[in-house]
Parts: sequence; structure tokens; C-alpha cells
Amino acid sequence: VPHAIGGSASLRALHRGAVAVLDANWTGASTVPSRGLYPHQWSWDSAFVAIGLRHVSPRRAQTELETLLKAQWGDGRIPHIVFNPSVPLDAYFPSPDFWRSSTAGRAAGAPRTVQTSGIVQPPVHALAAWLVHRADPGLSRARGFLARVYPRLAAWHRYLVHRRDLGGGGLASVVHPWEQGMDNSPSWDAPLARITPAPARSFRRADLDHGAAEDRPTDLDYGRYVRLAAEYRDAGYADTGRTRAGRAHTDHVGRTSHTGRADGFAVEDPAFNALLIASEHALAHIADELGATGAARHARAERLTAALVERLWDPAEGMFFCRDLNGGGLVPERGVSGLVPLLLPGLPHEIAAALVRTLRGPHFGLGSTTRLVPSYDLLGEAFDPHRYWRGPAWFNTSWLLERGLALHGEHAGAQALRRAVLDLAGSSDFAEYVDPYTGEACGTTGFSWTAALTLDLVH
Ligand code: 9YW
Repeated sequence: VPHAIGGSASLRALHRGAVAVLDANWTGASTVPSRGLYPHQWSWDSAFVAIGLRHVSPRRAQTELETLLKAQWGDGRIPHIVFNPSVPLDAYFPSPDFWRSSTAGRAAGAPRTVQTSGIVQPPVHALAAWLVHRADPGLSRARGFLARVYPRLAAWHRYLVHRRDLGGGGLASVVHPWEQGMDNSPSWDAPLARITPAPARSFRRADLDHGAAEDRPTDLDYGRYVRLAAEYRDAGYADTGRTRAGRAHTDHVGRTSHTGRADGFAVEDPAFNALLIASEHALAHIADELGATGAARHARAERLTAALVERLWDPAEGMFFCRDLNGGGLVPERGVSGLVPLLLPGLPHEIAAALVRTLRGPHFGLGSTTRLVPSYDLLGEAFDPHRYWRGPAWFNTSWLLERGLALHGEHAGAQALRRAVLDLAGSSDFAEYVDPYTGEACGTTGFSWTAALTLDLVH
């Protein structure tokens, strides 16, 4: 395998390059996704960063996760951004004065000393903590790493499984596209269409100082992101009443009515839930390691897997779809999110086999027309090979699918994808994302999770 990208010398160069990116993006206690575009700590980015860092510095990988967990809210949520107070307010939008976590989030238990956003991101953390532990169990035990992070990770999962089961079917929902991590995926177009955008002049997009406008979400998308986040904030970051059903009330003669506007955003997403399940299995391993028993957690992960299949699997299309809780059904857009459940060990065999076929088929083209897994349907009307989550290939999703392929015995496919990740990470200077056909770099370069996951696949 060391000859994947032309021999061990080039693998060593790739390793050095990836380490240099992570060093440059390290702030002393955590890693920024990118110095210019994302100058704070992001939740799922840090989990991926820790997964790569464990190969070069298990100590730093532990610190990365510990820093994030220090910003956890009292209700268990891990915020999607932890702000660095020494970065100027106008370097990133929305800034701490927009989220106002320590005041608006008080009822939900936001920390007082550190400023954060009030939404979440996919729960990759327990998986990351377990992988970090295994890289150096001696150091981990000496520092009491798992014993310290376990209660926090357990509270995080409790929050998602209880407070975020907005559909009542056992899955966690996201209440903002930023929470799922694939901001402008076409899967959000229908659920977002009901949201009245905030006026363009009411905010300033700092992202356009660093990225080409045609590689980024549109102003209309941003207007809707801002409106949703502001409404969530103004409701004290409370998770009740976010769906029509959740706003239903029973009147004095016992009739149930739906009082709410249908303009909330509440979606059950396959990747978000698959990562929760993978992390729940990891939490079971952590419990076992700490001398408790993980059996109940494995059982919960199996129940979540059954709910995922029951609510989001479409046998005719051979993939998972998002469920729009306010629009009432599955969103018929093929996003890479619908393939990510391939990483689950408990998936029925015929579902895993169908996912592999879909990955290789005309909509994603892996092994024929595309080099890395596109974020969205190549044949979809909204497909755009350069615009963010509407077509370009991202390294974290390819990393997740490489694991899934290997897990389900697709070794040749996993190996080819691994090689493609390494090739394109190197040739794109660790780009944020790439054109899925050509591998041309898009967005920013020197991107942390690209470097970190490269390190993981080099090892
Ligand atoms: C934003 C930091 C984040 C990622 C998201 C990605 C993008 C934009 O950048 O979000 O402003 O938060 O979509 O997945 O975590 O890298």
C-alpha cells in the first residue's frame, strides 16, 4: 500500500505536508479549520482533527477534544463553534455578538466564560475519543482521558436522543442546515423554502473575504440561515415547539389543533444519525474500558439503526433520504449524506450492498466518472461541481465511506478510495473540497480535516 501515490518517499512528503497544515492551524489548545475562513474552533472539524492528530501527537489529540468539551452546555449540547476571544469580531460571521450564548442560552446552560454558537454539529466526538484512546492507551489511562470525557459524551448523546427527537420516531433532528454540516445541500432547498430570509443588508458575510462567491452558498441561503439562527436564539435555544406536531395543543373540548406556523426547520438526516450511532457504539467500548458495561449502549445503537432504516431508507432508490418533519416526508434529493450509513456495523446486508451499488452507479459515479465521492447527485438538477455542498467532493465524507467500504468487505473499493483521497489531498494542497471529476481545488487550502484525515489514511 505505501506505493499508492507513487512510493513511500511521496507518502512521507504527504505526511510532512499534512503535519505542517495542522501545526499552522493549531492555536495552543485546539485547531482552527482554516486560518482565514474559519478562525475559531468547530465541533465536528475538531473530532476529525483529533482522529488524524492521534498519529502524530496523542496528547494534542486529547487536548483538542477536551477543549471542545469544556464549552459544553448544561443541557448536554456541544456547540458547533467555540469562539476564540482574541480573534476580531468581524473576522467571521455570525460572531459571538450574534449568538449571545451566555445570555440567550442561559436557560439551556450555556457556559458563562466562553462564547459559543447555540446550534450543534454531527456527533463524531465519541468515535474520535475512542480512536484517540486506542492510539496510546497508556497515555490515555495515565491522564484519565476517557474517565473525564465519558460523562460529557454521555450527556451529549442524551441531549440528542431525548431533546432532539422532534419527530418522535427515535432519531435526532437538526434545526438548522449548519447543524448537519453540509450547509447548502439541495436536500435543504424544500425545507428552507418556507423560511423568510433575513434582509441582506442586516448582516455582512465575512466568508466572501476569503472564498470565491461561486464556490460558496448564495446570499439568499445566508438570509435564511440568519433568520433561522436568530429565531432559535430568540427562543432561548429551546428545542420544544419546533415542529408542527410539537406545537399542536389540545383545546378545552379535547380537539387537537396545530397552532404553529409551518416555517420551522426540523429535519432527520441520515449522516447525522449514522454518526450518532457509530459514536454510540464507541461510547459502549469506552464504558467497557472504564469497567462499566457497554451492552445497553450497543443495544441503543441497534435501536437507532432500526429507526434509521424504518424512517429514512428508500429501497427503490437504494439509499437513505432526509425526512422533513414540517413538510411531512422524505426529501427526494440524493445527497452523500444518504450513503454515510454504510459506516454502520449493524446495517442489514442487503442495505449495505445496495448502498455500494448506488455509490458506484450513475448518481455518484465512484470508480467510473468521479475521483472522490460527490456531495450531491451528478444527475440532479441542482448539481454544481464547484458550489460547496451541491456537488463538490469533500474529504471527510470520502473518509467515512472508505471506512464503510472496508467494514462491509469491499476492500478493493476502499483501497481505491483511500488512494484517491491521498492523491487529491496532496495535489490540491489540502483543499477544503474539490471538483469531483477533475480533483481541482475549491474553497480554501490548508484545510485541517483534509490534512488530518490524510494522516489517518497514510497510517
Ligand atoms: C460555516 C468549518 C465548517 C464545517 C462545515 C462547513 C463549513 C460554514 O465550514 O460551514 O460558516 O460554519 O459546511 O461542515 O464544519 O470547517
